Amino acid sequence: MSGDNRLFEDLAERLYQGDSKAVVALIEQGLALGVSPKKLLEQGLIAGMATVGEDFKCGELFVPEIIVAARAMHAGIDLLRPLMADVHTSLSRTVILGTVKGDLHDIGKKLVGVMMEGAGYEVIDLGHDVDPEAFVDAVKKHQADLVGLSALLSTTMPMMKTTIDALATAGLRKSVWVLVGGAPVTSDWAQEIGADGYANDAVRAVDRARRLFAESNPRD
Ligand code: B1M
Repeated sequence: MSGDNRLFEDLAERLYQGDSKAVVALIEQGLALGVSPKKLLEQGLIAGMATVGEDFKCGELFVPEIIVAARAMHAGIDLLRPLMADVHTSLSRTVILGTVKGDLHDIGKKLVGVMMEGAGYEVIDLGHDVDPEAFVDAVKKHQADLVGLSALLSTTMPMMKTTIDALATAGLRKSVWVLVGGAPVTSDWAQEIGADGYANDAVRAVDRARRLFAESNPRD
């Protein structure tokens, strides 16, 4: 057991350092020793990404370091995903992400996706320039718990409201939370357009999602 703990600590540490090769090697080592993929995911990769998030919040890490750590996390997840049916039980919440229609900026949104995945949520990233109807279809198809909308242009911010309205028209607004973010977006704007939450960076997006998931139902 203490050997497993050591392995999880090493895995989290190597992920923090963005060392993809070591992450893959440690996962292979763990699997060979019979450690469950779910534990490697939760106690190694997700734990490491949580520390990355904390240190980003305190200003000890910056975006480039997050991107490198994210690459290592993806290398680990890619290795684990096909091995485990039970990954899906730990990926207990489904998050649909996208940059709204008319907006091509997607770097920050991708970071949000990485941190959400790092927190253990299943992320369906629809990309950029996403039509409101595509969000609606994805929520239905994946029975999503949360929709994350990103906008980087003041001219595309109104498309967030259009997307929220489309969810409401489709009768989905009571079953899905909506989180908004992006450089020009504010909490006042989020409130004005009827979103459930706002976050100014990827780490806080996870915090906000976690708080929303702790509530019983969207819009109750
Ligand atoms: Co554009 N661009 N751009 N651009 N671009 C900005 C956004 C701009 C501020 C530059 C400027 O003028 N100073 C300006 C917008 C002004 C405004 O409306 N307020 C601008 C403009 C005007 C344009 C064009 C119109 C330029 C033109 O063609 N004349 C054009 C528009 C194209 C379109 O979208 N239709 C355009 C195009 C582009 C590129 C394609 C060249 C490229 C995007 C490439 C890509 O994303 N694949 C680009 C880039 C790179 C930028 C800047 C330089 C950088 C954006 C970025 O990636 N930041 C940007 C200026 C700047 O911000 N310094 C600029 C890094 C990223 C990590 O931060 O995206 O803020 P950010 O994400 C953060 C938070 O905002 C938050 O968390 C992230 C991580 O912590 N967050 C969320 C983001 N989404 C979230 C969602 C959440 C929660 C948090 O919940 C769901």
